[in-house]
Amino acid sequence: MLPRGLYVITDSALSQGRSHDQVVEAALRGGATTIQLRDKRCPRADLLAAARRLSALCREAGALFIVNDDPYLAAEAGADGVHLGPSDMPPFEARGLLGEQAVIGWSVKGSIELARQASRMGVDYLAVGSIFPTTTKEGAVVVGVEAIRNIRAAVELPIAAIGGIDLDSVVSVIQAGAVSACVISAAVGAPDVEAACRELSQAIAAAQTVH
Ligand code: TZP
Ligand code: MG
Repeated sequence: MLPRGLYVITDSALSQGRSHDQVVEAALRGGATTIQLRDKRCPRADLLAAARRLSALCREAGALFIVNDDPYLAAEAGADGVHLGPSDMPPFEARGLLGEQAVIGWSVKGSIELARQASRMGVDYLAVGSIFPTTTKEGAVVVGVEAIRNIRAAVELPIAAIGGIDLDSVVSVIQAGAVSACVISAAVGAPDVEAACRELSQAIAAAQTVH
């Protein structure tokens, strides 16, 4: 299974006091098909406990569960895979740790060169972005929807678009060739996570049927 449709990434700073479990349960009810646990401030023991719970929730819902940054934590939690960037463990090493069936994502920003490297390193999908301006990730460079088109033309790997995506812009990233749209604030920060995810996943599905 690979990311497709709505991909929701956790963020405790934006979740208005709701736990990762509460946010993820709501996101799954709203139609998210991939969940990523991303929490750069949480102590490891708490993160592992959260990852184990989310892994079970996603399995029950038939959704893909990905851990950010840490392949060891992904392995211990029984996650489906890990999301890495160029400063994390190299994908081929993560593959050795997690096995053939693991789903390995890699962030390439807007770089065709990194995307080509990814296909040589056994990566399963690419995260491309920040597509639009975002305040969620400090220092994120905006690459625009053209980056999706350019990378798609250069490599075969499926693309998950990320960065500043909301209900108004989600269709444009699918039309540009992304198979999945990753959101943080538009889902995790919404007053009603389930309703926001339902609208986003329906908009993606409608855009995918004409693509
Ligand atoms: N990587 C590139 S942009 C980004 C990350 C983690 C943040 C995306 O958050 P939002 O709130 O959906 O813009
Ligand atoms: Mg990382």
